[in-house]
Amino acid sequence: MDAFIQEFLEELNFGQGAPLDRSTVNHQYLALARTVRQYLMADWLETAARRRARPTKMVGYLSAEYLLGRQLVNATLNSGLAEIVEQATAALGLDLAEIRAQEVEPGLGNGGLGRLAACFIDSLATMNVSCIGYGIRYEYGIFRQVFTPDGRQSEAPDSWLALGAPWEFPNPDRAVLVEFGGHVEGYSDESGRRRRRWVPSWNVLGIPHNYMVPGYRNGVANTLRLWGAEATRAFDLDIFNSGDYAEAVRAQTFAENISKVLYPEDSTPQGRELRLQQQYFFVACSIKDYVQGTLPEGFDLAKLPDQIIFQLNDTHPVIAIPELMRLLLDEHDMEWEDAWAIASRCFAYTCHTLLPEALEVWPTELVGRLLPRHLEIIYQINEQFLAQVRERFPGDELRVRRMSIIGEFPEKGVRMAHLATVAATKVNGVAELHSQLLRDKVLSDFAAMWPEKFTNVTNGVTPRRFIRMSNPSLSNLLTETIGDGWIRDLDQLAQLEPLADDAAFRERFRQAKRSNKERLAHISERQLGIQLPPHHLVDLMVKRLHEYKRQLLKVLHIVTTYEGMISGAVSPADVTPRLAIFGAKAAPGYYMAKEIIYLINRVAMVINNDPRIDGRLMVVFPPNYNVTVAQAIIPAADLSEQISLAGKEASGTGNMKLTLNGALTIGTDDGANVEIRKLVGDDNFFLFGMTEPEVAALQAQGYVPSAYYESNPALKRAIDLIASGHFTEGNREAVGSIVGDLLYNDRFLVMADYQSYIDAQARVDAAYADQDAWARSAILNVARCGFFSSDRAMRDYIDRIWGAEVRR
Ligand code: NBG
Repeated sequence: MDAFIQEFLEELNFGQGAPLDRSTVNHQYLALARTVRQYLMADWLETAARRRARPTKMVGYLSAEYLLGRQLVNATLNSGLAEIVEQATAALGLDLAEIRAQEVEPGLGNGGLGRLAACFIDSLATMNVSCIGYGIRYEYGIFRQVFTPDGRQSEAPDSWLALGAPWEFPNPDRAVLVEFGGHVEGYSDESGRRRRRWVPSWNVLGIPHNYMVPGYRNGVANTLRLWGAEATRAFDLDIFNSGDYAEAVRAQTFAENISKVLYPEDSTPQGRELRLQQQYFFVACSIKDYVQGTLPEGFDLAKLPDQIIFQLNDTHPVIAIPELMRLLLDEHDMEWEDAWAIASRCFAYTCHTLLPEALEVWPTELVGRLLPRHLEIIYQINEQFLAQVRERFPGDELRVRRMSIIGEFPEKGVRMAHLATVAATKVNGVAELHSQLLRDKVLSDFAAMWPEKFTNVTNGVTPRRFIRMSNPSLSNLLTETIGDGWIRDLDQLAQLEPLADDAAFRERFRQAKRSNKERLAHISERQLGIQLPPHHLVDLMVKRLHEYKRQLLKVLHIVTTYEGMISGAVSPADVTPRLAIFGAKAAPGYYMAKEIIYLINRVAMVINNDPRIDGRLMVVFPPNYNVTVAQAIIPAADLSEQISLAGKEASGTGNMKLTLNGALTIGTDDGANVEIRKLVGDDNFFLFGMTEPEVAALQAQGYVPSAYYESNPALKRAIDLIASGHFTEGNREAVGSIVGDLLYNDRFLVMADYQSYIDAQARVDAAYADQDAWARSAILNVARCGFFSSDRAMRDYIDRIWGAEVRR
């Protein structure tokens, strides 16, 4: 410990230039982070050296998003320094909690897809699998959400780098040049062969910023490499000298926009263009980095598929396919067949959605303007692919049109999911149901052609961050009871099964939940000034705000309960005390999602201040839901809301985090809920709602949402109360679009599932009344869900997609 204190003080004094008694919390945080990272550095260097000495096949995880969460605690835990750090800071009289809270998490993702990528790289490091994560170093991550006094979402920039970035290692001397625009020309090479040549018109530099990805106490640290864009020419000195400063730096500003913000609003054509630039920028950097920077000199590229598999995280990195082809054809002089034989074995594709509008289609006009050579290559891939389709299904031109990589409607565009499916060795969905729907519906033509390409890997979450780090009271109980093997082998949770029938264990389990609620109450009071009731059922709905996820259904349940109490139909004393907590950001351009946020906030304001309900119901919506907030709230939850319309949620991963933290699920038969229910059993899960085939049948027959309003008095009263302006100071217009949509559109069948949901909530209330039985169910949920570790997901990727060579 003395050595650690010494090192910390050196970082503080000589690194930050601050004596202890004059140092700010930020100085302390930066110094502590740098001290801890020194300890990981040896692992990082050794891991790299070991892999160079004995190379195996590597995973290149290509993802436009990584939602990493805070690094300091993760680093101390994985390096085994946690205790020393506690003792050292205490000895110096420093407030460790305050120092930790100083860290701004890198919010380089929107939601589940980005968080999944972070869980996966954690697992691969812990399993000592050779992996490099590639992505974008956005200068501004997902916006910081604030609520106006009125209850509306407003967005502030997330300047996560402003106070220093102690975890990153920029490497400007390994910058990569990325080119855009221009045209393509034909020429004959020395041997007289006709060739194509791209003559780009502008370029940027990609600067790698490396992050360590430490495994859990195993001496391994993998790398996450995020690319930042920089102008190739800083500014024009002549123009600068003539006095036009803005014009002098214009090129620089333009180039650097590429990595400026995560997913800029893409409803404007400029926004969309920037997004495609981002996608190409980071995959071009990554592939060059690997092929020209990582492979040994003189490497025979025909063997590339034995050395690397690039996993495409959704369609965002799919432009990597024509980029690798271009590299092989134009820069390595290969013939088409040879290049394709390589490129068609280097990629695998994961699809994360079922919403058709979420499958990217890039207008050919845009691709041609930005990446003309790539568009040519895409056309050629398509030509050869469609020839294969015609051979296989002669005379079926409709099928050819459906399957084409180029879509014609509403405008001519490149269907990135089709391109990915054609080139990938494997295509996977992220839960059983989702993979089945991919095969049977979204990509059914492709599954008919290549059934063996399609597979499933159900998502998982890392137990290190989501149990060990964020739920110390449960972690300690687990470790005291079954040892600490569960941290690396979550199947060991099964040993808890018999303890569900042990009254003493149940009491300790409940105590852990109580202390998590107290911790949450403490944080809420300190950070939001909101006092939480200590013993209410904590009913949690945290996820991106989207209509298909149906936050509105949850609102209708809350309003129904409230309406029952204020109308006198139900006595508050008969209502299970509940604390409903929401966490959700709405995409800045998504109107309806923002209206729903507004409604939730209004409902909270009114209910929380209505004396008639005697505090039995409280609604809290902390702003800016992110990984840090998730880690604080999830351990305190009793009930997990997973209420998407069946057939719409690809998997969900919050559902897994909540189950593993001892919450019971109320959910539809959707995504990974299906598998959770199978594992925990019907008695320990509150199922409701239509199944996917029932949804399809109802929609086919013609869905009339207002009919439910007419025939269900409780639903009518809830909607009328909202429509009356009760929650909006009498303003009916403010809720008009939500009410109108529910009655006359209701794309995600909220109205149709309402009664079934209310009934299931009544079963929740009844079950919660028996606290001991509830604890038993919660323990069984934990005991039976070891399957949802991201370590298991990684084993499945290895077995079904990447091949065992990545393992050591
Ligand atoms: C999300 C799905 C979730 C799924 C995660 C991770 C996106 C675009 N998709 O259901 O909505 O769990 O991906 O696979 O974030």
